[in-house]
Amino acid sequence: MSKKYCWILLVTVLAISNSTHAQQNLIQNIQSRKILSLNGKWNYIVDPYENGYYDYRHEPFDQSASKTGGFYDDRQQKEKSELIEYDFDHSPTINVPGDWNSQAEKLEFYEGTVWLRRQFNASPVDGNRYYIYFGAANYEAHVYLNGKKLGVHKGGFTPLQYEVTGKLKVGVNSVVVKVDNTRRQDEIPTINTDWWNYGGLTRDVFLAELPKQFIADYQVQLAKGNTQRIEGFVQLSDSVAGRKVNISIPELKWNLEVTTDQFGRAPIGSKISKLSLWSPESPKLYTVTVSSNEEKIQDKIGFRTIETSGNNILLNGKSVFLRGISLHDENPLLAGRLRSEGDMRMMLQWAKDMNCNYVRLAHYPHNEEMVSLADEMGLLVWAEVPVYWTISWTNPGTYKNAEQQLTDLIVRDKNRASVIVWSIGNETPLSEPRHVFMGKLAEHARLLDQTRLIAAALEVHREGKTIILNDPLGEKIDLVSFNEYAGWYWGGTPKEITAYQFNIKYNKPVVITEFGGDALGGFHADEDTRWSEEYQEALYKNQIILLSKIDALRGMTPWILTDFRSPRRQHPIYQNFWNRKGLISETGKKKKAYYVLQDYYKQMEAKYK
Ligand code: GCB
Repeated sequence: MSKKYCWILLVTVLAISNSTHAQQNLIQNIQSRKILSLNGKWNYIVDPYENGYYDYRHEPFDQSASKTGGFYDDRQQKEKSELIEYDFDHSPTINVPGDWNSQAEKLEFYEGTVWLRRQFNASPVDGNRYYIYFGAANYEAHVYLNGKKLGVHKGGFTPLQYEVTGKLKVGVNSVVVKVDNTRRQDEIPTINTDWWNYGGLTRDVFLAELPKQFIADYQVQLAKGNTQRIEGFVQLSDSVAGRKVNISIPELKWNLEVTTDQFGRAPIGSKISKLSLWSPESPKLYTVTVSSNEEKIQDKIGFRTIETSGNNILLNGKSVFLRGISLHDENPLLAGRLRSEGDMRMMLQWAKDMNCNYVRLAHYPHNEEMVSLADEMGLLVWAEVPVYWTISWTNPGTYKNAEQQLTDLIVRDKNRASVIVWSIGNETPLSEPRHVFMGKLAEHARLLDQTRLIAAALEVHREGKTIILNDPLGEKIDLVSFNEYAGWYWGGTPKEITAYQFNIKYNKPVVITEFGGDALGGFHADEDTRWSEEYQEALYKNQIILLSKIDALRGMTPWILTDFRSPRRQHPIYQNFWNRKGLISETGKKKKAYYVLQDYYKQMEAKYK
């Protein structure tokens, strides 16, 4: 596809996705503007019958201007005879960011609607623009400011932002969010997953102040396979032609002036030399400034290339082995989603201590701060959308939702050097409708980003002692990645699995997305005893022998760094609602298998030096 055609198509795609979605495309690096944090204590009301949303005829209050009763009005009793059946001021509080399940015992298993309210003072300046931003709300969020609806957002792991220019009051404002984490068949993810369905406002919330015409988006990255050329664009908030925009890297005395076209967009394409390339061994980040007439913003950006060539993955032109581990966005030590930089650093440091150069942030977009930390700490990243297991493949709304979540992920993280793979899903069962759905997602990802690898965690099947990978989706993606549970779900005990062979249809780098087995930390027995650390240790040793039979093996992310909570895991002695496949236990103790992987990665590090 020619670059020009690609660009016109991209503008059209973004415009269409914009019009079908209540929020605009995400503003790039909005954190670096002037912001007022809305984190902290929010009052909340648990509303299983959605009493604050529907009247007694089950009609939404917010569909008719004459209806009162919606909790978003945040009313206080003024007359003593007045009937109001809710009261945020006297309702309990919850920490934001933070899921509700881990903050109130009675909400541990709760799935449904919770209303959250925060009051804040504002003094809006005429001529400036204001956006309210939520890092994530799981799953469906209806957002109101001072009783007026701003919009609805679906998807629990990507940011939401709404323009509130002209809607802010001088003085006290009230923001109310109805968050509903009910699982539904047609959503992304669907009804069935293997993780805790943490509801709530799980990431940062803030109000951002921007100039009238602001820098809406930018991409500053190396061109595919070229370590001496920067490509990308700067997009202004308005479609104005002829505006000058400057991009500079002061440390390199590199400076570029570009001009916007009729879409308010200025393409970037320029030679660069003397760059120290980003890599896990040397995660060099440069301060990059992007400035227009009205604004100057800064980002920290690393520069590297990533490609495949035959069976190899080339990072900055050199073959790499991805020494990885999978992770959930969950803190094993302190219930709930990762809430602070400290939590995130702890997880990534555990991976680094195991000699990892790579993490799989499964099975949904993790916090953007996590990705920035990976940039800083030198870990390559596989980023994923929650197209997980059995999605409603034929529902057009479901597809649109998946595509929007993928768009938001790519728009959000496209300047992060650590991210080398966009994953479009996990263990999706073969069928024609699924193939159409996943094929479209793969094409969409490639249209949005031609510089990274596109992948998915596929499934294998077996004939006798042969493990076969021939999923037709393999044609459309760059890596052969699959989950393979020999020694746990099939294939006998760990010592029996080395009898298997592989038959892989594609001549591409193989990066195993999952293998593993449960071990209860501290439970010791012989290596044939399920749930023991010795069983898991033997499984890792033999998996490494088995996988080493694949010539094209270029990496792996075993399942998983730490034990994590899951309602599907019910054994009363060994699980208690924990998936025990972690190499680190719920108390932070390393299990025996941790050291097996650590050792293997040390060898692979030496081999690929
Ligand atoms: C898988 C899934 C992962 C599960 C894991 C397991 O294949 O991708 O989400 O948690 O297996 O433990 O069964």
